[in-house]
Amino acid sequence: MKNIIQKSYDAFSKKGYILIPNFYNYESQIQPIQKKIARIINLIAHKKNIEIPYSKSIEIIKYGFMHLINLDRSAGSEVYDAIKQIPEFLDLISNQKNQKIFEKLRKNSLPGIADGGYGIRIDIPGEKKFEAPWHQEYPAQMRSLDGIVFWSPLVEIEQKLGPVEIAECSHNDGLLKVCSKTENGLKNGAYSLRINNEDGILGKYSKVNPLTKPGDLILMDYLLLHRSGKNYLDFPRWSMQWRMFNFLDTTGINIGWRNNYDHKGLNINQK
Ligand SMILES: O=C(O)CCC(=O)C(=O)O
Ligand SMILES: [Fe+2]
Repeated sequence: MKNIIQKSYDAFSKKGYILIPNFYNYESQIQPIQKKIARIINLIAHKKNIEIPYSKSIEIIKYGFMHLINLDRSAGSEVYDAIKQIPEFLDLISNQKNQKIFEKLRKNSLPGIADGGYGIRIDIPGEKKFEAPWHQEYPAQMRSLDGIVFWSPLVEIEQKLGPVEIAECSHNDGLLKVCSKTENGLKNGAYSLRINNEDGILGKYSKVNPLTKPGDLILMDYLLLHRSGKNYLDFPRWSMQWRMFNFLDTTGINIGWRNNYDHKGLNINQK
């Protein structure tokens, strides 16, 4: 019988993603991040003379945050920028387990963490501006063609909260051509990249949207097509993501493991 690691490797190679339940310890690795986020929400609310009528961290994250942004939307952006600097979040990203799983899925690799390629999404119900359309990660993040997205929720992601949508096996098509569409200036940066012949390509694959809870981890191949789910509930869809790449990948070596946003002139359609 195959062991779990071999099964994960096979599933990841075939489908382009895997979900690992309870990869992180909720009490020691996830809850400390939730608690710090709640403290930062309170700090920003206090600065704005807004009182958050909740006391538990999870309530502050879910409903206190909504209360805050309903009174002052700019406070939400301040929270977003601040929380990616929480040491417990950076600790999670740098955890040895991440490197080990990368090395298991990408044999003979030398993993790196994409600088600036990490953050905590706060998908607010009804807001479309930061929704990611169907995309492969490489043109958005670069560093190396051989990379993996790490995606882990901070709240339970039920169907109506909009689990990340995945086109199973789509990584097998290789790197797809993209163009930049600004859609009346609504979307910019990586959010404006659209796959050429998106409908035709997506029609070939079945879609899945895995349900997850805090502590779970979804890993996605850099060439897998995926997009944001839609949040139909009354609190934000909180989720963490970061990217790891392979220093040994030839494409990465050729581009100096850079990305096209910080280093203009790199061609996102070129390997
Ligand atoms: O969960 C989402 O909204 C999209 C996430 C995504 O595209 C990513 O983590 O690379
Ligand atoms: Fe992505």
